[in-house]
Amino acid sequence: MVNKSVGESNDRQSPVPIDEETATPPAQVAQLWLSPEISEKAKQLQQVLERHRGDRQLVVLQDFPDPDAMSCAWAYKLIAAQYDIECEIIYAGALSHQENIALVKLAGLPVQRWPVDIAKTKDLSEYHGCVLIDNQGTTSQLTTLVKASEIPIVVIIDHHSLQEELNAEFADIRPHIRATATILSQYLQANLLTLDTNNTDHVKCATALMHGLRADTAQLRQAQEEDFLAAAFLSRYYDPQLITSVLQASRSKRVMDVIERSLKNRIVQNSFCIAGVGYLRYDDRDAIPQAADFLVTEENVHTAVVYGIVHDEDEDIELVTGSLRTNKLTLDPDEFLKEAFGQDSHGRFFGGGRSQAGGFEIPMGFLSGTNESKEYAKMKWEVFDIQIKQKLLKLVSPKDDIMTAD
Ligand SMILES: [Mn+2]
Repeated sequence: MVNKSVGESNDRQSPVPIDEETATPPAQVAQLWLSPEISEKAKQLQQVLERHRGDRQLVVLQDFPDPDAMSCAWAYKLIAAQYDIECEIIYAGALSHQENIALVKLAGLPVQRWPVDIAKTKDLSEYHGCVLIDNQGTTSQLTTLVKASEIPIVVIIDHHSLQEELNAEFADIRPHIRATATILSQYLQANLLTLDTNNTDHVKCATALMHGLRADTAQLRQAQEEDFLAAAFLSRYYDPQLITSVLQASRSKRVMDVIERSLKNRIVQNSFCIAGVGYLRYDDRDAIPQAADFLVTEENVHTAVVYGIVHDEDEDIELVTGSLRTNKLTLDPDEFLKEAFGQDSHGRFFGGGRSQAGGFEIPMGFLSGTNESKEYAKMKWEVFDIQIKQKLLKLVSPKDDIMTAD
């Protein structure tokens, strides 16, 4: 046990300027606990990286990457760079949430968008290995391409429940951990990369990890011991000001308008709040989950579902997309959405989820695109609006049969 004096432990928070010469370097303030199993796991990863020295790797993220995924991919890239491994961090979908865009911009997070059409034109044989972080390949459209080009999966680091067995050279999948950022922070703590507060990349990456960890644990409310320990470790290197800037990223006017429409259009039935918001642009897609996040905060509401028609002007594609948020612990969003909307002719479900959140996408088929007149667009929206409400209300209040006037 290190016996610290009171003065010492207060040093870091003291408003009195610290004497540079005598100040204790942050990393030595106290040794944070790390289990032998985790140290062993870190050592294994080190050996794998050593074996792949000089390789080029693709780090594949889910289509709509979140802060947990992006920060962890960056930490991995920095660790791997010490072994002359060059990593490309890629995702196929879009960054839509203003906080995620702010994080990428402000921290200079090195992620690249590779839509499937573009990815198809790349020579993937240049890459020696694929790395999956915060996913197991099931949430990325790029997985099929990677598999087809026979790039071996070298590393998987994730906290979702185990999906199909992927035979990676190194796998660390721990579903009881609340954020992948906790796992990467443990690797950093095990010295896979020695963080240095004078290195801006290190500070920004630690900040991104802290943001990712907080985002995946509802601002630490759902964090458990290991997550808190990881946050304590990161607290020595991160930049609180940068996190504040990311969190203050303002919503665009269009996003505010969507939230306004969701408020106006909402109906509340048996503590379910349901709101259709009409048309919105592809870039504003994330306004839907944000509106759901907001509606679920209303008194006597435990679950909110918000949906709209997302319009991609370049491609002239339309898609019904929706989000569910719930505070009701006994409601399984995955089950609920699968039951409400069923599946398409190929057996693919229109929606699914994880704990407390879910989403759905319904292709509009023949009715998609080109709205000649306002009248027509309005009519089309009304049809989808009524259809979705019917399906949801059937589950919400099965006996009332409110909308089903058949
Ligand atoms: Mn995650």
